[in-house]
Amino acid sequence: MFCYQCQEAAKGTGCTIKGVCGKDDSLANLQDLLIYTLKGISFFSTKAEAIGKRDPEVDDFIFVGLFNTITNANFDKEVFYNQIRKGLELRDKMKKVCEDAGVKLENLPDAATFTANTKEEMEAKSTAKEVGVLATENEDVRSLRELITYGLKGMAAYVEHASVLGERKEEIFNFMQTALAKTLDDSLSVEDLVALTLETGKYGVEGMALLDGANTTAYGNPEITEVNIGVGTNPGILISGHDLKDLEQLLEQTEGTGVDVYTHSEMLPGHYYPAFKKYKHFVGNYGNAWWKQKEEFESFNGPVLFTTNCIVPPKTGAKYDGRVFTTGASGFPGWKHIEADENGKKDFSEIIELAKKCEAPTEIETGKIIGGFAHAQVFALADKVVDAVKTGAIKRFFVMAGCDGRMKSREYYTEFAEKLPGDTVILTAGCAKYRYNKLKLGDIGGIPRVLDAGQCNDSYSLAVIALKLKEVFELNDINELPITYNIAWYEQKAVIVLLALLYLGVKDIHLGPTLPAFLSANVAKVLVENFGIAGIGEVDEDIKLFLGE
Ligand code: SF4
Ligand code: SF3
Repeated sequence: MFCYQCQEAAKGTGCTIKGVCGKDDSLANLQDLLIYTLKGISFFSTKAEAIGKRDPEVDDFIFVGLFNTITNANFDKEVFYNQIRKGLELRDKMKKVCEDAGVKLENLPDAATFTANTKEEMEAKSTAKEVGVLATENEDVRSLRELITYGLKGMAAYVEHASVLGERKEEIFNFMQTALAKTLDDSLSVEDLVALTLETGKYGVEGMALLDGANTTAYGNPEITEVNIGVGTNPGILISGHDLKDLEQLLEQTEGTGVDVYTHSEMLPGHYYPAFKKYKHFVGNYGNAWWKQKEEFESFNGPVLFTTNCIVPPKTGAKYDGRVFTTGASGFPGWKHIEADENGKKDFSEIIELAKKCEAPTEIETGKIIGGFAHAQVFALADKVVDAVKTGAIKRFFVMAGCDGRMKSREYYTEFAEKLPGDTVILTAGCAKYRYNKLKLGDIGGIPRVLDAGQCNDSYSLAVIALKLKEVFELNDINELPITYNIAWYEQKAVIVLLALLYLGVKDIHLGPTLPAFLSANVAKVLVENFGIAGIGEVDEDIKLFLGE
């Protein structure tokens, strides 16, 4: 195996024996083979699309397959055998569509022609040199191909969530397939791939806008909300991940059963949506970011439902092991996976019945956290915010969106938030917020100093807010605003958020706690020279630098 797609890549260069995330060698290789298969499908589907013969089945298969391979989403090898098998059938179907239409097919790459019918053949092929990341020998081309592929994985997650809510956009699907096919094309230069990287950011913005529209149309605009972090006396179900449709179905099905619902990690922003406020048994948020799940699932005492990443493989004998369920793109061997029926309905009755037999959660903290500052809510407060900037009550905003993770070096973000002067405001989204959302940072004239827009995809809201401020202050360039971007990344959704910000013209983004292992020296140089991308340093010096002192 060779994997360097996330921030925790071993030694900051790549996992080669076993993933720090818990993914083993053969699972990593199968995930690579699935991506390779998706590229093969895209080779034909883009040609079919060019002659007006697109197939929505391909769109779904591509975004689900990409999503399956995101860090910490799916550890179940059976899922990958099945996906590869189905993918090869779909690839050959698309090939036939092209042949029947008389499309000239020449110079077929191996991804478009290989066969693997049995699990053994898939495993053998998955270790072949041409399949994995290292198949591309030129380090810069490899770096850009992977940067694009990881951006597509993040984009795939967002369009999948939008799609379950009935919002789809063919242009985005076409781009995803075109970009995948281009990663097979040896005739593209480094310059071409840099352009394709920026185009990925463009479609990242579209994907996030699509999901924003889907979520807010279905559930209303997030609004200021105090979320309870204590517990009640009923047994509960803990729901994690990003899929709001799953949350909706779980709330509907648990109503009146005597079982409460709590959010974990990235599902916290579910509380901000008006549509879910009517559920009295939607009690609060339990715990912190994904990487604390081993302790928190134990003390929660009830069943857990994963709707997406981030899963941490449990220790052998973990008490909660028998009460975790997965759905959607997530999966783990031995944990029951709940599928949707043809109408998208999911039956959570088994989880509810199990919850009834469990004890209520053990309280690990009490109090409230505040959030719900997505674009509509911030616009509603715009006068107040603009006044505070004009009077100097707010000197600077810090966008600290992104992910959380295990590394000790992430304590930087807590310290950074604590040490920021009282006339600054943090704009956040994603699970990065757990590093500082329980600190008592106060408010500025009633505006909380940490404004949480929501999930990582709601970073879109932060961009919309920045563009609005640019308009209000009549500036020519988004970079003239008093906003500093100090972003924490972990997995590939943060990659698409970063590419989206670059596409929107945001400069001087600081990225930490470490720069991606998949950036070659030359690609990093392009990002530094053209976009001012930088890492992080020591808290005190960084704050001085950002405040221009
Ligand atoms: Fe390593 Fe991250 Fe890849 Fe897991 S996803 S194998 S931790 S680089
Ligand atoms: Fe978090 Fe996994 Fe990235 Fe959605 S849940 S931000 S890490």
